[in-house]
Amino acid sequence: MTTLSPDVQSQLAAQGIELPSWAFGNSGTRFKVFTTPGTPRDPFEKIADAAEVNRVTALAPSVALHIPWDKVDDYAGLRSYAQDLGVELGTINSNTFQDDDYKFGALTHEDAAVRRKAIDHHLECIDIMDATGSRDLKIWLAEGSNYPGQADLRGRQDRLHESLQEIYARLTGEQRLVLEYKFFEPSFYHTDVPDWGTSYVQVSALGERALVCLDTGHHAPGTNIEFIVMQLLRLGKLGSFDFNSRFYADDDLIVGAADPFQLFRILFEVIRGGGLNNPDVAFMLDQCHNVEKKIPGQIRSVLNVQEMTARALLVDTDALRAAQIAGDVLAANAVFNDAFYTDVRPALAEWRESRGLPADPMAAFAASGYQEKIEAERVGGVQAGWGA
Ligand code: LRH
Ligand code: MN
Ligand code: MN
Repeated sequence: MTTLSPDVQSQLAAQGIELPSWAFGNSGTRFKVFTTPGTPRDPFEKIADAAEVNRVTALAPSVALHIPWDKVDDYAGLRSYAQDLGVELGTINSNTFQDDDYKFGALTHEDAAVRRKAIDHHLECIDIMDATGSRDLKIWLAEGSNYPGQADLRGRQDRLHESLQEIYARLTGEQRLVLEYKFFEPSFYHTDVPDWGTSYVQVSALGERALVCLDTGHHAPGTNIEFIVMQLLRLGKLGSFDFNSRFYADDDLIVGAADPFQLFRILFEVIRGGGLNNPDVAFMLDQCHNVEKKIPGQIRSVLNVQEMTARALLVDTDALRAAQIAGDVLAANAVFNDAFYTDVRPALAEWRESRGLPADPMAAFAASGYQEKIEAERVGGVQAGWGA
């Protein structure tokens, strides 16, 4: 059995992955949302479910909120509720994609009144951050156009800069702004923040506490995502990850499910660039569980990240460098792949047990009775969904 060195163990022990509150709500496609029994009815129940993931894995110490989906009257109360369950409230995600006023843009809109409304929403999100103790404001913008000629591409970049400047100016202390890019959807011709370069240009114009968020599902097929990870780390501008996996578009499937090798390659560059367990780089999931159970789906996800981190930590970097310097292409590739093909699951199970955690968190959750309990208890009321 592969053994995990004390150094690898301590790096794994320090790992924390933030869960998205919306992963616990019902979600689906534009064709159908399948509801599941036991789905949370409010933000408190989402946090209770997230805390279960952390309880069996010790890998998920915080939960991201999406506003207004997770709007409550008392954010300080939500924070202490989370803390009582052993988790913190994390990133606050703004939402300017479900309001009729934003049909033709929000922060980029031609109409100053619409921009004002969108900026005010972000200022409200920062008020919430003050109450929840959250560090990061994550902005993903659904803005763009469908037809050539529809929009003034240049003017929209200028307005985006002005709007972001006003939001950025409201941040205090350790608070940060992370700007997420996505190459298409819901717009199909142009998107105002389509790629890491645009996000980088916009955040660089704001200041040090503005960074890029990389969602692994937001690139054209075939994009070398680990190269982007390397470059952003090199520039000191990788603020956070939204992890998920995809076969076709922004599928939001379980991270590591579609392409474990890609996850391994990304984590290798994270480690190489000093991004692992670096507080400046937030690890988050951004996923939806359309057909599988949500809590086990999240447990599987954080375990996948842990497993690929362990494998990436096993790369013999001395041997790799020697082969690279010698120009030994196949030896370098073999060193890299040796780590990827190493089955670390038995070693991870043993290591978890040595820390008082379940060797098999999936089985431990299934045996806990929690799923049956919420299915029995959470009847009536409106189940939370992606967008509620
Ligand atoms: C956009 C996105 C963004 C949103 C989330 C629900 O596709 O990745 O992060 O906030 O989905
Ligand atoms: Mn995302
Ligand atoms: Mn997405």
